[in-house]
Amino acid sequence: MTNTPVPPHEYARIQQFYARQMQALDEGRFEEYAATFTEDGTFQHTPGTEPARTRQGIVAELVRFHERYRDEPVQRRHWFSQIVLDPQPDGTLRSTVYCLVVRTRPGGKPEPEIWPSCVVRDVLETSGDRVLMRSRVVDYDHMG
Ligand code: SDN
Repeated sequence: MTNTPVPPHEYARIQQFYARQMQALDEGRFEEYAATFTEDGTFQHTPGTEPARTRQGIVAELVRFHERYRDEPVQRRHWFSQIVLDPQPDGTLRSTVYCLVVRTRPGGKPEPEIWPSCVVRDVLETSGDRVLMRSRVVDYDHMG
């Protein structure tokens, strides 16, 4: 495990990046979510599935994925915590994040369901003014 510290302002920048990114996902703004990836970025949201590739492919996959909930809408809130950032020799940041997916059915019971519990593994490219995701792999705790 590397212990190279990330400066506080850089850590805060990543926190803000994640907040905007995941609010876009949770509000169904899939193009905005996909725009947080590099043009050739990859995204695997469920273990064992084929990763989506490119921003266009990520949007298509999210549209496809959410189609199944068209008749029984579910409001998801992806709660990130325990963000660990490890700078890599090639200048990218390896980011390991806990995620709980909180699900509420609009008009349904007030208490949400909380599943899956995930570990999110990202590779981030940072430049002077932008943060972009080169890749994201989401692992679910219950799938071992
Ligand atoms: O983008 C993510 C996701 C995500 O997109 C997920 C999706 O469905 C679409 C970042 C970090 C974590 C996740 C987790 C999930 C969970 C997955 C299963 C579901 O929500 O039904």
